Amino acid sequence: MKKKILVLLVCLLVCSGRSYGSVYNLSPCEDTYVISTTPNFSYGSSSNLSVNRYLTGAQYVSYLRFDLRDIPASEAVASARLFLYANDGAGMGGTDAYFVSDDTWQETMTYTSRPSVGPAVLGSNATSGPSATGTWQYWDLALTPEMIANGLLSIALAANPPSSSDNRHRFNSSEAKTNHPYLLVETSPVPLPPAAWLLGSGLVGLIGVRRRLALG
Ligand SMILES: [Ca+2]
Repeated sequence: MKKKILVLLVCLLVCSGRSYGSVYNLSPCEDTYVISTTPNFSYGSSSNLSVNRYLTGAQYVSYLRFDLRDIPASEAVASARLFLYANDGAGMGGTDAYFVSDDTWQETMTYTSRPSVGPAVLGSNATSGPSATGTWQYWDLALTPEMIANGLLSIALAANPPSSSDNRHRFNSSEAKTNHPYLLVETSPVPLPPAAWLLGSGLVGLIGVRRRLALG
């Protein structure tokens, strides 16, 4: 009987899936950008991701999607940071990362067929201009569990509106030769439900009682 209880207790702890947090380095499964002035052209195979806003009105918006479904259900996303390698920059202003609720788009899409952006701003990066060229830039993403409930995360990058200058950024895409985009995700263990802890501690107590009885 004692042996059975011990086996049950071990199974409870192991089968509960409780684990320690981990770090995941994820590559985008899709990445592209679209341009308002060439609304029917696809840039999905480009080695760049452009995020521009010109005073003339032309707008460039980049999209990336990440698949988080390899993260075990026993782990919760504690933080997510998007990294992009800047290969050119000019003008003034920064870039905002927006949540995109539509996860069905493909990188062959165009400005005409693009999904809507936001309104939630996930994170911002104020660095721009030539000083950013040749450096890794990042955005800390404020995600909610609802945003990644289906295991997919789509993000759009758009330039902050310019004040008195154009706002232009260019990053390496997945098709670049080196320095590809990635998402660094840190997880934390999902806590055991209170009922499981109660059952576990009850079993430990029961073992203690049986030991005392056996010794007595
Ligand atoms: Ca691409």
